[in-house]
Amino acid sequence: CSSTAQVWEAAEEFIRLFHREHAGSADAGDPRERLAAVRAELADTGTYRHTPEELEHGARVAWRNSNRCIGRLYWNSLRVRDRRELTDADGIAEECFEHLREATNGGRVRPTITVFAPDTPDRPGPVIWSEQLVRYAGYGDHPSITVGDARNAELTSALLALGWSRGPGTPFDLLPLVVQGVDDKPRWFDVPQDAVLEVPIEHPDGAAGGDGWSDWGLRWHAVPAISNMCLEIGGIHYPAAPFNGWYMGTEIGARNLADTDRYNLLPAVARRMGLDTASDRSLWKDRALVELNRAVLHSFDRAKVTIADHHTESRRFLTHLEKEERKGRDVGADWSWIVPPISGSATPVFHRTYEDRPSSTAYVHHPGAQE
Ligand code: HEM
Ligand code: NRG
Repeated sequence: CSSTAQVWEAAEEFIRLFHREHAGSADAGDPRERLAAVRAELADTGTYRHTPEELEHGARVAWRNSNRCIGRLYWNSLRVRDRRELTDADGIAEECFEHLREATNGGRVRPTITVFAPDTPDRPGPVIWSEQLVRYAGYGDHPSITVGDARNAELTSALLALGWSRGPGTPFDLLPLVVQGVDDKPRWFDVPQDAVLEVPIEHPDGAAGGDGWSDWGLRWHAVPAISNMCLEIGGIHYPAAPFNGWYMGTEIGARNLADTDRYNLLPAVARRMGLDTASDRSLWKDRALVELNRAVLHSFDRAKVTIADHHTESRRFLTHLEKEERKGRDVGADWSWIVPPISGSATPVFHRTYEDRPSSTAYVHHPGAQE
């Protein structure tokens, strides 16, 4: 909870930025009038309401300020769905599913955010407990014996405790979405099949066993939509504000399917490739990683679903840095998140340093949430 003085400080900074960046447009000019109105509303109610234009720009600037994100070149074209009137779990779940449909767009993924009701001085806003709108179940507590995605084992247990009667038990069972509306307990909602596009993962030349892995049943969802971060704009907190862009292949091929505490597929890939897994020096893990990542990119391309490779996205990020510099804006970044998890030194983002500076308009993790 922030005091009115803290909200005012952040509000003033944001309103000035909004007016500076919209100078010359019909939306904004001299900020004095708007600042006086915000000040009065704050004194009166302890909070203030963003105009639709402020909300749109704030959500975009928060993306621009995301130090961990390599995908920021297109920050100014984020689609913003203003659903601030919604506080109840049913309405929010319904709009999350519509978000998925619009963002998926038949495979031509569109960066999109849906903003639900903010926190107010009288009550916290709604919260989405699911880390992303689309998650696969993880049955079992220990990564090595879990069926599915061990990252979601806790969410899966919570859902079972809420009365969800588990999925069919495949490694890729879709989990319901968990939403807690204002003045309500958490509730779960099955994600409609038509809202989720999934891509079967196959290898382009069957390097691993000649079968292209199609018998394996690997898949991943098309759209990464983070739903458990709080959007903070000018001192106002929007705890439920799911957003998405498109995937970078390494997120799936080098982490989700490969990490030992996720799907842990490198040993199985290496066996299919006939590699010597007894010795680290055969570089079997490295070779398996490359083929898994080729398979991910190939499969998304074949399914005509937007995906970036890490070389292209790294170059775009450097273009972003140049563009922002020309505008006179400093870009913060966190090297350890920006550099891709494979072939880091073969990408240009590796060969420089960044400043990891905080911003007051940003996406932030809820206290206690998984990072
Ligand atoms: C993190 C890529 C769009 C906000 C990341 C990461 C990647 C990435 C690779 C690191 C993820 C990880 O290691 O787990 C992209 C690409 C996009 C995109 C390719 C395509 C357009 C967006 C959008 C937003 C956003 C639209 C917000 C409006 C963030 C944030 C993080 C992040 C807040 C840090 C997440 C955390 O702390 O867990 N992005 N991103 N990104 N991105 Fe983006
Ligand atoms: N690594 C996570 C997703 C994190 C955000 N990545 C994006 N965001 N591409 C995963 O699901 O693999 N985005 O908004 O596009």
